[in-house]
Amino acid sequence: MTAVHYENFVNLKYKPKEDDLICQFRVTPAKGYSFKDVCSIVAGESSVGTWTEVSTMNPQIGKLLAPKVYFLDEKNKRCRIAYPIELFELGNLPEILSSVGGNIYGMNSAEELRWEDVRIPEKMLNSFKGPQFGIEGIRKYLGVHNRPLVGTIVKPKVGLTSEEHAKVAYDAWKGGCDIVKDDENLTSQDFNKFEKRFLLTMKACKQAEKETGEKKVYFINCTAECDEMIKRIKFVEKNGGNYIMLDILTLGWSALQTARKHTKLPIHAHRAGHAMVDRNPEHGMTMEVIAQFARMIGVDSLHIGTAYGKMSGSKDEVLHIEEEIENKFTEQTKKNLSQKWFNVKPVFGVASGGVYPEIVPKIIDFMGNDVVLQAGGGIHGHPFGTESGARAMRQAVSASMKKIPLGEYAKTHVELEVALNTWKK
Ligand code: CAP
Ligand code: MG
Repeated sequence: MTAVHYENFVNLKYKPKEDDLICQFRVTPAKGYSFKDVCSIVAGESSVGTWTEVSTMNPQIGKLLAPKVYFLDEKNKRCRIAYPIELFELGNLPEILSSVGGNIYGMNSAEELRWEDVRIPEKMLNSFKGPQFGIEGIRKYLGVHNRPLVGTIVKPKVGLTSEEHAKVAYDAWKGGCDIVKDDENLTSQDFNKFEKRFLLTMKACKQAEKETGEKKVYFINCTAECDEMIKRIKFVEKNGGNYIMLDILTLGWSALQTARKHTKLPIHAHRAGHAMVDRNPEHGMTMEVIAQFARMIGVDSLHIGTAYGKMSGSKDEVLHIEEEIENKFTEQTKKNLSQKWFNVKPVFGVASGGVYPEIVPKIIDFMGNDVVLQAGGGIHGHPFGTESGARAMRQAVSASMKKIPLGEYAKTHVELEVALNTWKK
């Protein structure tokens, strides 16, 4: 019998192969366990091992499928594990996560465990679809090439009738928004049914396009049980929709893969619920890992935070997520693994949550031009109403593009001036 149990997975001489899936964890051992042993246990339980040697194990399994802990940094509680690709069913993210993001989180031997980063091999990337449109495709559809996109979330989150919703959307588009989106908790409630909302809001979209001469998109929230989600996506496609929105984490990875397989439209990914798994810095998984999987499956835009708004998330974190979803390549550092994206298209990072005109230049400054600036309260809270709120956001973007201080630009742009005074504090 080959000894393939918890203690045998550390091999510091191992050089990872191109095809290996590499995962980086921060490991906090429970009392009575050594760091090295717990790293080995993590590798074992997430692959072929269990708590004891088993008589059913054969040498081939150990040879072909056992992962290797090839890097240990006890001071920073960090380890890197290389998993042979044969361990996984390609194209099946739930299976991959049942291995690497599964039992290991509940083991007595690890007090806390944080999946920090992942390097996905080309073969695995190729078994998923990746974004259909990506940044370039979305820019091409909208005809907007050299400024950030401006979007809004219809507010209040829920409670408006379909007619009221469509009117708010129209005002936002008219004022200059490129994008109007539903909120994460609006789907098809009795006060605002999906089909009716979609038809009325698309009519408003066409009207606003005609009047402004600009292309506009509507992210309609198709989040629902899988069959119903597909029904809604098909309804949107059949009736002239141009974008769908999904709450990718509450929906689940499997449903996201299904949606990607069945739709011809770009997918906007809302990340509601991410903080349940990524907020504790010592446990769970990072938003970077979530974002990499979302790109691999194939969303076209994804919420990544703002660093300045109402949601948690540091500048470093937001920038690293942005790199993971927008770049072709990310470098290996002491803290992170490298990632080559080969032909997988870049995803638009969306800055949302407490965005308003005054913070626009700061966000553009650190996130660059390839960003969607999305403001809900920061548009509908404008004292002159939604249309003026949207105008103020576009003015803030124009000022930033021209490198004119907002206060200066506001002297000749009343909507911006009022917005700046309103949210001074
Ligand atoms: C923004 C938003 C988004 C948040 C979520 C909201 O509205 O629609 O859900 O952006 O956070 O309801 O809060 P406001 P994140 O503009 O009114 O804040 O983008 O970090 O996932
Ligand atoms: Mg929201």
